[in-house]
Amino acid sequence: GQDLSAAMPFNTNKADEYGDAARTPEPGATHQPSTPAATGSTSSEIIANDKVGDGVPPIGENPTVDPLDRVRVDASDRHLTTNQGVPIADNQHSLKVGLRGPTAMEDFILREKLTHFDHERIPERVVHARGSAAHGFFEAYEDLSDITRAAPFSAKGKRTPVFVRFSTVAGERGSTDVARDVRGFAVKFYTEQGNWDLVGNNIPVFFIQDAMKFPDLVHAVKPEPHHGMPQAASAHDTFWDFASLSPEIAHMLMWVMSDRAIPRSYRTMQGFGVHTFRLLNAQGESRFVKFHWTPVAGTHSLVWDEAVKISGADPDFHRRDLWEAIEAGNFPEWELGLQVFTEEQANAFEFDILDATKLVPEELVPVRPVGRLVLDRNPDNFFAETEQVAFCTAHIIPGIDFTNDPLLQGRIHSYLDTQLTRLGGPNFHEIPINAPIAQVQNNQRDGMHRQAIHRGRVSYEPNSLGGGCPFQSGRMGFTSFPERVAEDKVRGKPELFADHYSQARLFYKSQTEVEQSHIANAFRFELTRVQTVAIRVRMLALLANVDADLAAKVAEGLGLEVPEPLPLATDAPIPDYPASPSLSLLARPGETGVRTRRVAIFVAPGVDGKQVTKLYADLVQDGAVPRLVSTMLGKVKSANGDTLDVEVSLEAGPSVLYDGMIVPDGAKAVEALARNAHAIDFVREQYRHCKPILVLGAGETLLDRAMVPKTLPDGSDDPGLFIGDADGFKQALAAHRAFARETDPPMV
Ligand code: HDD
Repeated sequence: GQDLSAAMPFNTNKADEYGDAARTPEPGATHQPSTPAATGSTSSEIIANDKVGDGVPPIGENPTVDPLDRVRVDASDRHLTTNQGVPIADNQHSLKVGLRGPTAMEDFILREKLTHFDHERIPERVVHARGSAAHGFFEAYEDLSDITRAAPFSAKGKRTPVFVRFSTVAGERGSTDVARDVRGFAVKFYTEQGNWDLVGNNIPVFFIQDAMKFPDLVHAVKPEPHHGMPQAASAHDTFWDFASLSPEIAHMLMWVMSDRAIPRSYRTMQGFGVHTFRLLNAQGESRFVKFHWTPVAGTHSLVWDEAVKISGADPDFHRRDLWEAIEAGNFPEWELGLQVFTEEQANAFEFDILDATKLVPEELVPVRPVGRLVLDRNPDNFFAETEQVAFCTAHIIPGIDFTNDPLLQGRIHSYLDTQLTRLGGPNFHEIPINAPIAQVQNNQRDGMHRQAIHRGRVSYEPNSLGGGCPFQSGRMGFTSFPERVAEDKVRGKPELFADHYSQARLFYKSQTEVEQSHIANAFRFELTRVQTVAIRVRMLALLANVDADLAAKVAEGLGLEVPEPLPLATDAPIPDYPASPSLSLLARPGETGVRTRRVAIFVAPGVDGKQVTKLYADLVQDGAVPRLVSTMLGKVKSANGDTLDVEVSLEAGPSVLYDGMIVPDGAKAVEALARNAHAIDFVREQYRHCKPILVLGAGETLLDRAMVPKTLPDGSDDPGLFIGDADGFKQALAAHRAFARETDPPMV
């Protein structure tokens, strides 16, 4: 009969609902029902929190933290309990009839534990299943109320809390981060006018023009249905079969076969809203808009051979990178840019702005920077936040509106619909990560897992019993742009949609030579994996319409001739765009220097310890992430007698996980390293992947042992190889890669 009640803490998270009395109850006190006075809240929606509900969150404050606080659970200093709050005496043994006897049916503790476990998985997203997310804020550079009344843009310096999820498209939840694929870039703005989701990708165009084709596209790219292969890869027959029969895919293929589809980091990729949207100001005037996210760290990608190997070395490569950058205080940042244009301008374009396979060249409509996005907090719980977050293109707010893009129109349906299966019913908006900070009041009721406890007898409108509440906002509320439409009801598409190649060509010719060769190699790889020759041939016929050189290069790689080009779908003249240099990845080197770049410093007994310590400190000073790498973990005695702690073994941290390497001086150390094939492979892969290499003193011999050439084939200096020049190395590290070294096939 020990009385545990004095030692049992009340659930601190209940304070918001039951008042402070629940947090520190008087001895013997019972819970008081919530009153507006006790909680300071008049909300009927318990997820919403009117401390932050109305008005502008103060600069520097993240109001999503408060509502989430209500549901945060921290078990430190707490007893273990059942889900009913009953203290558990023994969590190791089930209740048995005799120590060797059967388990008793009445063991409710065992049964609750197993039952909950049996049901803890939910369906993964039908696409974009694999992803990672973070909290942060959007900060407006200026007041944009002349063009939109959307809340995030209403004042200079205004901050709106956001939750951002990045993802791959095709792979399942547990698949590799570094597959060749589009990346999702989904931003949920928690504004005081409700949630706005900008559900974009890292590529500004899409595979198809009409939502009608989306299930076919996804079925084609996902693992083939009979044997469930391949995972997280487009390099298989069904995808290329579909692609080769869908010429509208041509432009998107150029992007997906480019290095954009293997980003170095989520922090180094652009994001795009893809569709044309509308901005509406308080006067109801409409302008068209395209949304662009540009990473402050620049656009950087992996190389294919590296991406393949990272999939083995660290399939969580992007997830880890995002997490670690935020934990280290290197908050990832993007600038939001808008391309704003009028209906008259749009009518004069050579493409249709409702066609999601077309972009608006920046030369035609410049990108206007309007704010920045900063990710500064990792989620507390992957499932509760990253997995349960529900993005939806239908989540827009006053000041923003859709266009008639037929892909977007279908998306407006699909995202809400899919959550019903994935999150188990119509109340997913009450899951804390999805709940708006704006208060929710309406007459929708009940459904599975309802959280809100609606008061009163009224759940209909119009009503007099509830004083007419909640009431409509009229012009203050969301209003759609009154676009005039007087047309026949038809299935079909506009003529301009049938030009499939001009922008594919624009993209290809805007790439640097290195990027063009990567595109050709990617096609070669993917089509080599395709088993059906007719599909390879059909793809070459499609590429022949994009660029003759590209088609010829890919054909050569496949041992085929370039066939007759596919017939065009339109007789109309095809626009010939001037090259758009901003479409090259190399156009945005970024402003972060060497910050967050990972550098391996090779150590072994006899290494020049003083040099190592200085290099290490210098790199840390510049925000880079150096690691002492050796054959094994443990202590290494340096030449001057100091000991160094090895941080990573060569086996656990292969070359592909580093952006650059240093081999310090110390003849004995270099000798020891040269006898280890992991070390030799490391140098060769750093070289092959065009990464900067610095060798000091005796360190140079490791290059010889690895048979790495010290100059380019034409005898000129290798821009990524430094013998004794630490400053040069740092500059090359900031520039990311020395592509001048690259050959196809690789020499090293
Ligand atoms: Fe989609 C998820 C982006 C076309 C149907 N999509 C999803 C996500 C992103 C995108 C980033 C993951 C959101 C998250 O992190 O939870 N999707 C796009 C873009 C598209 C696009 C940029 C073209 C411009 N999508 C598209 C079409 C349809 C869908 C045409 C259907 C008609 N997308 C879905 C979906 C998903 C989804 C099935 C799966 C999980 C989810 O919605 O929440 O509804």
